[in-house]
Amino acid sequence: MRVFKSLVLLFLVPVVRGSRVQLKNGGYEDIVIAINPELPEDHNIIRNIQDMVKEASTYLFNATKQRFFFKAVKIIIPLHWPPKPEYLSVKTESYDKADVIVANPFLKYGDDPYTLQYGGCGEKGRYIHFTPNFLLNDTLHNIYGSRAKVFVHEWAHLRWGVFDEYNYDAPFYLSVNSGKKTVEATSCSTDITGKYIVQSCTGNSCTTRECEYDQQTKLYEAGCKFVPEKPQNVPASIMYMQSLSSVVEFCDQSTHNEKATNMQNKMCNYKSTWEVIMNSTDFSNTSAINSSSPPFETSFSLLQTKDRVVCLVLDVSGSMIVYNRINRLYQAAEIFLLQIIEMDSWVGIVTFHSTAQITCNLKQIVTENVRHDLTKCLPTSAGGGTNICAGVYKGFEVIKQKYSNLDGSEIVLLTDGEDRGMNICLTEVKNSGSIIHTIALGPNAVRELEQFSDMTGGLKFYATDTVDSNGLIDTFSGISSGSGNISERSIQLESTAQSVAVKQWMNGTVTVDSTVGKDTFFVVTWDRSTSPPDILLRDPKEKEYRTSNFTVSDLNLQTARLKIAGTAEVGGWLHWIQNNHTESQVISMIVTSRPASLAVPPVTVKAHMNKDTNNFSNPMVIYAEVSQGFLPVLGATVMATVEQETGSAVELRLLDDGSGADIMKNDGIYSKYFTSFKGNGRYNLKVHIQGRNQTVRLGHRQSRALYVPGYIENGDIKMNAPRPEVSDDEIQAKLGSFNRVASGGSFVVKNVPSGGTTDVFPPCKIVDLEAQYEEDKIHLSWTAPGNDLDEGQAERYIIKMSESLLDLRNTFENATSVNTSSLVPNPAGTKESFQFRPENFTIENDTIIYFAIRAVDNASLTSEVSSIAQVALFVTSKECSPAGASNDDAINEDINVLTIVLIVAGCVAALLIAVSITVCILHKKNRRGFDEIRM
Ligand SMILES: [Ca+2]
Ligand SMILES: [Ca+2]
Repeated sequence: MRVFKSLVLLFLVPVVRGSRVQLKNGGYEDIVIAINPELPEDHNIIRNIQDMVKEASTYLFNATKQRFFFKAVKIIIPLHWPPKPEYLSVKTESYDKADVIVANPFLKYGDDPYTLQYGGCGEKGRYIHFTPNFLLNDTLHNIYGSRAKVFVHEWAHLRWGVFDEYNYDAPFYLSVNSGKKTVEATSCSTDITGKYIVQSCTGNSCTTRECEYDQQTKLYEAGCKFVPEKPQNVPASIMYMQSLSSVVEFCDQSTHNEKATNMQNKMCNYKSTWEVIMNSTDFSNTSAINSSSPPFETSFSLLQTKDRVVCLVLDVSGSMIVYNRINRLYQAAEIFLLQIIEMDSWVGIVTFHSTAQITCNLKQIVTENVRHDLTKCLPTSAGGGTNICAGVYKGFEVIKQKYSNLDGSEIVLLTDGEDRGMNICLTEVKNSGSIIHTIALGPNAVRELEQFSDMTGGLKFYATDTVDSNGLIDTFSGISSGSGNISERSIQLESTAQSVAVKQWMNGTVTVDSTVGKDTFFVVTWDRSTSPPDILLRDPKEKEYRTSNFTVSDLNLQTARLKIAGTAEVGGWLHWIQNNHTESQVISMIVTSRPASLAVPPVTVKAHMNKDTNNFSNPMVIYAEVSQGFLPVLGATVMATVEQETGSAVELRLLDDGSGADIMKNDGIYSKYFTSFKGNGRYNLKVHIQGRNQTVRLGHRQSRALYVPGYIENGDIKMNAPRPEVSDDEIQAKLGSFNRVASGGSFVVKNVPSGGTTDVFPPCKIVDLEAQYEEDKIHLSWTAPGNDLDEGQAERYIIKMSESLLDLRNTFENATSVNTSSLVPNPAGTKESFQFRPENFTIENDTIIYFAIRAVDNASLTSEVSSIAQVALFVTSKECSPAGASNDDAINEDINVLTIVLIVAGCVAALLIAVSITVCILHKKNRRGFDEIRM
């Protein structure tokens, strides 16, 4: 049980990815709202952001019972907007780390505000996305309500990890109240009044009518919408319909609707949003404020982005000679300078051992020649001690040659060594205004190095000395600009390495897709011979490139580089590389490119762990976010490699199937638990993504603010324009095959017992249990968990049923058991199905039976109670007329107490819908009233 508890706790630990928001005395400070660099100057955007947040502060304060408000916000202004005296310079803030972004939607997909959220219940989201139109167009008030209310709705997703209480995919559900069945809108609370309306439009003329029941699903017909009365007295809930003016609260324990088929219930164990908020560390770290309004009005600072300024601060101490580190550093930094860093950036280079030296003053990259000049400043020899602070100070000095302060600048700090003196510059680094990205190389890099990144919002990387993992190269490739200016960004298509025996070949194919192709480089590295291996590269039009077409620089004899002129051909590029050296050596192939056009956003990948530091025996989660613009890319094959300090690596396939660690199916977030902790120390993450033409497509974002279909006012139905939808065909045509590689940075693991571990991981919670009724049996289906979360194979299942959803959640053990002796778990990820006839179960009236499942592994560790599935069972009524019912509806002799009869004709046939099923049910003991139904 301890493990179970620690799992629960894990989900409440905030995951800070980039966000630097602070909470002091109930006031949120350092909230960053960034305007996308593509947007033209428009001061109404800034003004409306300010109005929105100020108003939202009061709304938040009241909704949280005088506890939280928005105290201080920073707004990031794009570089190209004309400067103004009131604009300050960004410091460590950036577009990529912003809490809220303002950016155009991709494919004019609409203005639904949403929060990118893919952690569990109570975990922080990544960012809120508002479109400029949402911020500028006041007519959208009719659809979403005031912007302030929408902001609070999204803030609750982002900050407290609560979920939506509506569900576009399951807008209705069956309920039984006092023995009578009803159809309810998926909502919270259930007290909001309105009508069920279906709208049909021909051209510009639309008509409305009340919805009819669908005789098959027993719910409302397709296209039916719940349209609320505009005047309401109901105060909840913000996570359902924030647009109603009466709605000023979150649903709490007393108003929560645990039966609604929504994400809040599924993810948060049928608890109300307010209960989840009360469980947050924000809540426990604050107390209610004795005031009727927020104690401070929100303050704003306007920060403008500036040109990218980067100083490489590179360790050349004596230990850099071992494992060929100094040469590998050259290879990796050369790729950074020639292929990764964006045009117009400023770059300087510093090396350090016991003292530090400037090897290149700041140069602006305005031509390819500047890039080559910079590579001449890279170190090629090493010796002496390690003084990290000396290196950092010298880096600051280089930046100050051009700028009066360090605000918004970046240092890329690489070291492989111990340095006891690191503490002396910690405070200075923290207050510098510079972002420090750290690269730890090899097993002895100083343990405190990552503090620099943590304090300044920099990236953290770790590379082992295992050459065939390409670690150092991937690290440098991961340091692209955080400005949000995607059109200049370098994108890594391939990074692979292997040990190749004498005269043997390394072969492969890299797909160049239509979203990239500018500045495409093919780089081959090797680690032993002084001359290149034999290279043959063939483009999709069969044009061939050979070793002689590649450039081998005089300085670095173990890298051959080919830049494709113009835009690289779209399609598969085949390569064959032969090791012509006298002994085996590691050969690698790295391919980078940039977006082909400003008009089409490239497919991009972001990979990361759910946290940076982990205490055993908490599990971790690996995420890869694959998207084009803001739309998720579905159907890709995503492989993650996690490498430990010893160089041993684990490869895992991440899935977007809505099971295990993956909370949502088809949202372009591919997830997997990671539990293979082989020791303490640093680990690094890298992902390989492959999309095949036939399978990949784009999808939609979740966690949006509800688009209200319309309102009823004084009996009049006033519908809003239908919500814009992009057809699948329209978005499908944009994607072909593609390859991507991304580094997911590094993380640190602690408290792994030495000498191996016993089993501490139970199977993961099953979150996709579904129930159906077919051929007088209950059919359950779900995705198999594993022995350790979503890995391996569980030993058995426990399935329970109850007429009370909350009893099943709260006292699973006491609920009626389903005999599962014949049920043997399959390996994790397999779709399981199980059928049975419910026995020993008495039903007096119309009712709904709920089901839940737990899995047990071979160490008797038990998963949490699953999400709960339901089957609606109805006593035959007038509506379910027996006329024409067949005599052949034979009952099975096994059934003792309960008999389920499927009335076939002239009656409502039992059919499944997404979450529930209706059957006509007859209780044997009470047969008299149902004599006409022949058993
Ligand atoms: Ca997913
Ligand atoms: Ca286990």
